[in-house]
Amino acid sequence: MTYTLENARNIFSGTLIANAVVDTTDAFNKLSIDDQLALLWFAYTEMGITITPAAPGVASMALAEPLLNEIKNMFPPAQSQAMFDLASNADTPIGRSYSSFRVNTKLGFWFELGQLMKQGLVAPIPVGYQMGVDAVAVLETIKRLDQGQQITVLRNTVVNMGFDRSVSEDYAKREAPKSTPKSLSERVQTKIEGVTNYTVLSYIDFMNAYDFTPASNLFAEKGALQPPFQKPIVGQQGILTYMREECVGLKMLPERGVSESIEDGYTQVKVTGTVQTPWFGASVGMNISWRFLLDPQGKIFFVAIDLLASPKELLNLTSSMSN
Ligand code: ECH
Repeated sequence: MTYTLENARNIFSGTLIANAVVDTTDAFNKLSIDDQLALLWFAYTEMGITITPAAPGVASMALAEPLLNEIKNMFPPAQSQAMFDLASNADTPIGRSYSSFRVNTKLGFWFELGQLMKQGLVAPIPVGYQMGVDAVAVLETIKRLDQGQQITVLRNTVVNMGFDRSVSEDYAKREAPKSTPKSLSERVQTKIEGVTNYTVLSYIDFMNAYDFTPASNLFAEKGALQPPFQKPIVGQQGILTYMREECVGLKMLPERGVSESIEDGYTQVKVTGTVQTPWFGASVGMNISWRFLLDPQGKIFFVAIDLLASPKELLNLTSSMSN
């Protein structure tokens, strides 16, 4: 069997992923823009999840500052219009700047706008605003999701705003921000029940130390990394840029796994556990799995990271659907 990106994506195909995130994001996108903004406001302020104040530190906010100041200096109706334009993907100068931001900068930008709204410096959602029935239903659905799924829906909405959404997809073509790896004394060696594979353990240890050069070197030259609900990022260079942009501050806590030798010297490894984002710290653990396909040289040919449907899935380590 020759492994390709396409068939690699099917390893451990019995993994149940959090489809509720996709369904809820689709339902959200069908709402009117006013309802979308109001829903995000209610979700963000009423769901009881709070952003760690230190988090915008991971966001390289220097790029967002001029835009935030511009909005702060507008009259309230223009502020509301600017937010409306961002949410409706309008072609405006603000929409274009926003599109050029990295994911964490987009999140930091809205975090700051939310603070300014709370302080009364940016136009709030009008008091007594009544959402339509569909929006009320989407909000109720979001409230019932687990917290890892809730913050993934919020993140999706923010990523989808601005004029040109394709800008952020080209990891291989842009320069990676510098990141500082942890010192050797700060590092801890991960143990995973059932897994002794050196590549997999090294991957987790390098990622937790934000040491992305050796982490990306664990991949085969044309290896691929597939983040939750996204297309795979192919090639070491793109993977390195992606890691430097999006993985600083992540804490990976793998728990258990299985490792199986398959055809032609390849090995497939599935690991389950949780990951914490710097935005919410230890208060939100996202239930995830890593599905690795390692080539005969022990390099990562493919790894998919999936957000799991439920905590029960943390125990599902079977390699196919029928089990
Ligand atoms: C307000 C009203 C107006 C409109 C808007 C508002 C503000 C909203 C705000 C939202 C903030 C949301 C945030 C969400 C953050 C979510 C983070 C997530 C992270 C998941 C990471 C994972 C990592 C997995 C990975 C692993 C690997 O091994 C490889 C890499 C990688 C209210 C003003 C919009 C402020 C901050 C979901 C799963 C494990 C794939 C990364």
